[in-house]
Amino acid sequence: MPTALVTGITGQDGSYLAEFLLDKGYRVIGIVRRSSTTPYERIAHLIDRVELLSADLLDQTSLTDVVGDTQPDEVYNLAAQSFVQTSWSQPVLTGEFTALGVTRMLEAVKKAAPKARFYQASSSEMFGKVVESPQSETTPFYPRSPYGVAKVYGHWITVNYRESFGLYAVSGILFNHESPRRGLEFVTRKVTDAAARIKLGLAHELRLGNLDARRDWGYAGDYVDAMWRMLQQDVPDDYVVGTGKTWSVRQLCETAFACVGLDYRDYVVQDPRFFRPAEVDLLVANPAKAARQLGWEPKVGFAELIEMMVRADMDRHAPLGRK
Ligand code: NDP
Ligand code: GDR
Repeated sequence: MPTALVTGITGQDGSYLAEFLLDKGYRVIGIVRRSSTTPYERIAHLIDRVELLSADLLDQTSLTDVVGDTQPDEVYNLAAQSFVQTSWSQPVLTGEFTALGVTRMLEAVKKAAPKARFYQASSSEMFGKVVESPQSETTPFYPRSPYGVAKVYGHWITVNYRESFGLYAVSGILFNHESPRRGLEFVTRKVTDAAARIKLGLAHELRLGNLDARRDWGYAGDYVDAMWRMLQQDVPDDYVVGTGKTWSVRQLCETAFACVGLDYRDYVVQDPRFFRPAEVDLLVANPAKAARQLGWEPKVGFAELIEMMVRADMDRHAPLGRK
């Protein structure tokens, strides 16, 4: 039975990846950071099937000990401060978690389990103010937020440890991926949750920032499969993962509100609080290499994804809403 070690197991991707690996027969070990509460909401249904160990991306000793003690075959580094907006108000913390945290994980692997295969959760935010469209593995980076800058560091330190020390280390450059388990502050979930609450009479408006930003949105359940495939190749390499299609925040609103029979224009209000100091206007992936070499392609399309999220939010809020 192969062993996988997952940082960020309590996050959106960690929960889907844990399910995916358990289904494949892996022993799954998750790293969790110490907290005064234990709200493992996304993995509550898996809690008897995964092992959770305490460590923190800020603490080298804890990481090296967990890697040494568990001797994983595969390490998935998903933990990060992952919200772009927060990276402007907490830029140093974002750098510590999202940039230097990667070096700490790589050091832990190099010292304690150098044969382990390492996956780094890189991001389309590295392309930022895009210099070409669609974006592929060869597109130059131009990050537009402290988060994006930190992810560029994480990407290159992963490449560097592969080239310097011969680690099997890969960087997956994933475009936005969503699900009913997406954090409520990210725009897709903010919109689907609001559409459900408005429909049920629990809210009357939705305040958003830039409605013209465009993203390549896919389904998180599909994307964890791509992560795993990257670690099964003979030669470690980096891959772009996305759908190749792009949608505006406005189209997202239209689609989500239509799912509950409403017109978003009656409820959405633009609010300067949600505009960003520097915006990423357009992202769209060229996932040809992942299709060719990994045999990966997305299964869930945009409309199906948004409907899945709206339905889940309707079910969650229904007990509190008007009959
Ligand atoms: P989430 O924000 O849902 O999850 C982040 C995870 O990181 C949580 O489990 C969190 O733990 C953990 N974490 C944060 N800080 C630390 C720390 N100091 N020590 C240990 N654990 C920590 O993110 P996603 O699941 O959406 O994303 C997973 C990864 O993929 C992230 O690195 C993200 O930047 C990257 N990414 C995501 C994309 C997306 O569209 N979702 C696209 C491209 C990249 P806790 O529960 O304690 O907060
Ligand atoms: P992003 O996701 O920044 O792409 O990062 P997010 O959903 O936060 O924003 C997407 C776009 O929507 C615009 N927007 C708003 N965004 C939020 N959150 N709230 C609003 O009210 C709002 N109004 C408009 C934003 O300006 C932006 O253009 C996500 C994260 O998961 C990262 O960790 C990951 O690396 C990238 O996706 C790929």
